[in-house]
Formats: sequence, structure tokens, C-alpha cells
Amino acid sequence: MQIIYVLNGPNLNLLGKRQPEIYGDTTLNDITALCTHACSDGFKINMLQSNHEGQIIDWIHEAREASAGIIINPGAFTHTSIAILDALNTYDPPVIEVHISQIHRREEFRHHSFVSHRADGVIAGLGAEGYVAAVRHICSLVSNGTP
Ligand code: CA2
Repeated sequence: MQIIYVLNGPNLNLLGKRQPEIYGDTTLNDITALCTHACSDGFKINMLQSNHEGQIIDWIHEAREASAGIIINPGAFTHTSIAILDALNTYDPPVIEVHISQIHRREEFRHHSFVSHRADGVIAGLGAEGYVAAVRHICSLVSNGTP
């Protein structure tokens, strides 16, 4: 079984519970179910969330051991964390960065992403559907060698 790590950063445990006007009403559990459903045969999701930068880095290191790809929504660490970028730069399989909101239409400080320097693809503004698109993309990349 090929494992896709889906890493979620700070405050994303509150999805669907606060600020639905920005982040929608889909919870992280709902997103887990959507991603699981979107997986092709032979793939499975390892859905993880942490409010701690070091924990996310440890999971990236763990993913280096055996995984098909990483989907990461680093939350606010997107805009601050060279450490997460450095960890992703040690990882060879596909990396897709996902944002629920359209960060380029929001405050200026959300326009720059350190993680985008490594990401093979970036999805922003599609809500929970962005995760589904990322899962499908990694499954087809790994299965066929093409998106
Ligand atoms: O749009 C995204 O997915 C973000 O990565 C979400 C981060 C934000 O800092 C980024 O700029 C864009 C914030 C996650 C906070 O999640 C919440 C969810 C529900 C209620 C409150 C916060």
C-alpha cells in the first residue's frame, strides 16, 4: 500500500467550527473522508494535524522513510517557516501545497509562501476540494508517471 501524508498546520483542527465565511463548514474529519474516497486502489491517506512546527517537521522526516507523496497545508507556517521548507527539501516524492482560502486575495502577508519554493503544485481557494484534487494528482502521478 502506498501512503500519502496529508499534513495540516496550526488551527486547522478548528475547520468547520469557526470562521466558516473564510474556511467553509467542512471539518478536518470530513476532509479525511473525502481524501480517503479520492484515493486510487493501492493508496491510503495518513491525515495528520499539529499546532507545533517541530511536529510537522518530524512527520516530514517520517514520510521520507516510506511514502508516495505529501499534501501539506502548513497554515500560518506557510508564511513564516524556513524550517518546514528545509525539511521538504530533503523529501524526493511529489509535494502539493494546499490552501483552503485564496491566499493571494487576502492580506499581503499571506501572499508569500516559503513552502511554494519546494512544492510541485500549489492549490488555493478551492476549499476542501483542493485536498481532493491533490490526492487525485498524486495518485495519477505515482501510478502513471504523468498527471
Ligand atoms: O487558507 C488556508 O488553508 C490557510 O493555510 C489557512 C491558515 C492561514 O494562516 C493561511 O494564510 C491560509 C489558517 C488556518 C486557520 O484555520 C482555521 C480554521 C477554522 C477557524 C479558524 C481558523
